[in-house]
Amino acid sequence: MTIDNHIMIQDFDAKLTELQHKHQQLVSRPNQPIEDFNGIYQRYIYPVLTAAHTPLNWRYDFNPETNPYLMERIGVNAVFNAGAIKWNGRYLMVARVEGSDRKSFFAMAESPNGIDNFIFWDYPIQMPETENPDVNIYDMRLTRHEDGFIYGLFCTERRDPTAPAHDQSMAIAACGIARTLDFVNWERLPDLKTSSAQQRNVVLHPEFVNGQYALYTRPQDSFINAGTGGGIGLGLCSDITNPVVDKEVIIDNKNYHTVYEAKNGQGPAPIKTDKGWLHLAHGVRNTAAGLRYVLYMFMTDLNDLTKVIYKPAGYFLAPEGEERIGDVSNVVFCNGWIRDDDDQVFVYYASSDIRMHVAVSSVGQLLDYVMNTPADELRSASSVNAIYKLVNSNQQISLTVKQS
Ligand code: M1P
Repeated sequence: MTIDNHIMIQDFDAKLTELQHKHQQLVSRPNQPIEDFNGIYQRYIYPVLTAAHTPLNWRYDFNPETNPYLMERIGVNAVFNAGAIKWNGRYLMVARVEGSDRKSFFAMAESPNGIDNFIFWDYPIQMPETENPDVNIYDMRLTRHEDGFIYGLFCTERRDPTAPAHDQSMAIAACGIARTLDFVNWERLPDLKTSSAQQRNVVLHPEFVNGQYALYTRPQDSFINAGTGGGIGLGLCSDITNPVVDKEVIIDNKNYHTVYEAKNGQGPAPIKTDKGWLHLAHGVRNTAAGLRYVLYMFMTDLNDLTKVIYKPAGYFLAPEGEERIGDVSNVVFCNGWIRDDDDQVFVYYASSDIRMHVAVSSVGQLLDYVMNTPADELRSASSVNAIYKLVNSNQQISLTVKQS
């Protein structure tokens, strides 16, 4: 070995040690609640997963002979839109990892407490394919179904076969379905067939309905715009190994002058409570600065999944601070939440298509929020009336307190 080589290898070792140290510090950093609290949920200071959390050995060649400059060989651009589940006492996310080549894939990360110390498993998921290979896969919703399997429903995107050569962005979004018992081995089932041209944000309901699988859908005419489709639909399918939904009933539609005016989509699988099914969804409206994505909630009837029985006005969670900035700015998106044994609820949401965060609430708080927040009466005057009602009732309370 020449002296130059020796120095280079020493330098390489020092750089690698530094890189590993910084990575370890990042992934083990304790998270803390932010100071502000709205009574509904608690946000946390640090994102729970980012591109920088991905393992160094997915990105760097550690061999000084083949990578003397210790270059990053495979870039990761973002980690977002993760499904979530509690499994064997650990808090698991199945994250959408997007490479610098724009391809998304899935990777498991786990934490002992749900709010920090999320560590990726050694390898990303090798998702089996159908006879029609996926170009891009993303946004998996996990459902522990009463049939015994854990299902992952996700978007599979392929180039539109009718696209002319000059148009390299026309795409078709469809629902891919896979199931697993261990999150390592996945059985891929055929893609969902519906009467809609495209589908995204499809989610499997955890229970059978009339002996059939029930799926929340989001029919859409084209890749970006919901068009004449849109709204959160519900459809039944008798055989998940040959998944066909013949009829979709729209249970929660787009609506003029709301936060879900342009389109919406079911978030994670709903949570069952004794009052009804709690749903978290995203709503999209258009602005001069582009699309704005926020999260909203509603509740459906325990005996009739198509019946929305409560729906608070406006958004549940909207992008704040650094959450507003990213590859697709002004976006929050959620496709994973975990209801813990003590009824705490961990809401895993992504901001601006770049990073993952957690907000912690409870079934009690979410029920109170959904059942007691005034509904959207769809006009400014009604919003003012709702404030009058609250102020008047608060004045009564102040009077009572003064008199006692
Ligand atoms: O860029 C924001 C989101 O856009 C899409 O959601 P939707 O189909 O509701 O418009 C998805 O591509 C999602 O991944 C992305 O976060």
